[in-house]
Amino acid sequence: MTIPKIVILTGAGISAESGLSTFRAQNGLWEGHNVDDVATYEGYKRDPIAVHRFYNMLRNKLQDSNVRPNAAHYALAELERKLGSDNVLIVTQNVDNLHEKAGSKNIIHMHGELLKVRNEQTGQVIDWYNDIDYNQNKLIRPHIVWFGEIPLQMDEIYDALLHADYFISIGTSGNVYPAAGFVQIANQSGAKTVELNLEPSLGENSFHTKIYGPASQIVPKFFKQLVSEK
Ligand code: BJW
Repeated sequence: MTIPKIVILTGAGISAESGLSTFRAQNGLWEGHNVDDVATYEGYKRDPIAVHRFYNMLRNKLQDSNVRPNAAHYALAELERKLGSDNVLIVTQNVDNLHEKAGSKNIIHMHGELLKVRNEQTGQVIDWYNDIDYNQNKLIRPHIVWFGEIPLQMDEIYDALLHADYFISIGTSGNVYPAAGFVQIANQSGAKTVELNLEPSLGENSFHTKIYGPASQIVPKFFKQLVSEK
């Protein structure tokens, strides 16, 4: 059996059933907040205390005991156990830790991580579970990639896309680049491209296969079938 190389892109939709809001839905994450205020470096410089308040709220929410991985996160961890970490890479746009909690190991957090902070002067990244108090420490910022900043580990991601047999996009609306363009690169590499989402994304026409429904239902089913075919 030849084991396929699988690159999986995940977005907010995979964590929706775990109790974390998506971004662009009605009552989404940014409800009541202007995106330019909380998701750009310029917004942070204008009002760091307000931006920290926003991410402190999200960091607390993520550590709520009710926020747990769902069947879709577990299905991806199971896939990696079956096919091996060399063959399954999760590239997540999510800043939550639900893939890790489900047991996945080979993960790239291209938009950063909520439970980490970065020192603006040294670039050092450290784990962080509590509120950030700007008045106590003016040098640390959330380890989050804001609009206009370069996503993380892009070379590794492009390399994986070039060698992928499958590219599977889960729970993302296809609004945000460069992630929204990964399907084109995977198509050019000859990968089979699959969209698993609640509804068609902006990039739906680029995928060979599309399955729509809640991630907790369609993701385990899809991978069970994929593994049984191999
Ligand atoms: C379910 C479900 C269920 C619901 N089951 N599904 C003009 C044109 C093109 C590009 C640009 C442009 N102007 C600027 C840009 C670039 C910009 C960009 O893309 N802007 C667009 C808005 C146009 N991008 C950037 O600035 C990025 N950097 C960059 O490009 O650098 C240049 C560079 C690139 C590469 C190499 C070198 C240089 C940085 C982007 C940073 C994004 N950061 C954010 C916010 C973090 C802050 C925070 O956490 O508050 O990351 S934006 C936000 O969107 C967050 C997410 O990761 C990201 C993607 O959202 P996602 O995951 O798709 O969520 P939703 O809500 O949109 O969709 C959820 C989906 O789930 C929906 O489809 C639902 O239907 C579905 N769903 N329940 C399954 N149960």
